[in-house]
Formats: sequence, C-alpha cells, structure tokens
Amino acid sequence: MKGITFPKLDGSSLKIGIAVARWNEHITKKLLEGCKEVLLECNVLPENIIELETPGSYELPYAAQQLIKKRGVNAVVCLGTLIKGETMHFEYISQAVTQGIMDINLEHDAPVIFGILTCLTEEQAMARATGDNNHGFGWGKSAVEMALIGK
Ligand code: DLZ
Repeated sequence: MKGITFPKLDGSSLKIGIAVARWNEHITKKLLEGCKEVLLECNVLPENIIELETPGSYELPYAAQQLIKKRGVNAVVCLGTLIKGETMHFEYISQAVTQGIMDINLEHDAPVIFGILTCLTEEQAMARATGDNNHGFGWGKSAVEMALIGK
C-alpha cells in the first residue's frame, strides 16, 4: 500500500474482530478480503478472526463495542464505504461514525481501526479497495500493530 510501511508483525497471540457494513457491499467485501489476507499473513489464527456484519457504517461503532465487550478481541477493524450522494446523509454518517469509533478507542481497552472509505464517487472507492491499493491491507496490519501495543 502507498503511503505507509509496517514493521514485521506477529499476531499469533491475538484475537481480532472485524465489523463490516453491508452498504456498498461490493466494495466492503473487497476491503474485508484484503484485511483477512494480511491478518493471516501476520499469523493471526483463522479461528481468532471474528467477523460481524452491520447494515451500514453508522452501526459500526456499536458492533465494535460489542466485539470488545462480549467477544474479548484485542482489536477491531471497522470496514465501511460512504459515498457522497445528493443528501446530507454522507456528512451526518461520516461525522457520527468517525467520532463513534474514536470514542470506543478511548473508552475500552482495545484499539479500533478506522477502516471507512469516505469518497465522492464509487470509482474512487473501488480504486481504494482493489489491487495493491486495497486499504484493507493497511487496516489489518494497523490492527495487529495496535493490538500488540495493548498486550
Ligand atoms: C442511509 C445510508 C446512506 C444514504 N449511505 C450510506 C453509505 O454510503 N454507506 C453506508 O455504510 N451506509 C449508508 N447509509 C446507511 C447508514 O449507515 C445506516 O445503516 C442507516 O442510516 C440506519 O441506521
């Protein structure tokens, strides 16, 4: 992925939650694939990757909170795709989910990764969810790196 490098990460002792929104599912599915691929590369065991779906991005902070409280994960990746439309929904949901994820980070003893694409067009979102530029790769590694800080 462009713009960031990561150290070598060993996630073999970690349990990682992924909360993924179904809105713009054709894009969030690709982010999910990228995220899971790198978690496995970082030695996170398949049985220690806990997935939870939400209807949309707005519901992701609650899902992250529940993964931490009820499933005991060491970190959560929230995956969603917000595409600006003709209403104010984009602004309201983007603001709420951004603040919601930060709140969960600080309230609970587990990092929550902001894996939300906020794009003007579907093309922009797809470019960030496919090939070498699939942002799911960086978000999966960020979860492992941050979870190890909290271990
Ligand atoms: C309502 C809505 C709209 C307009 N756009 C998106 C979007 O681009 N991406 C997304 O993840 N979710 C969207 N949603 C759904 C909200 O996130 C939420 O699921 C509903 O408002 C119900 O709380």
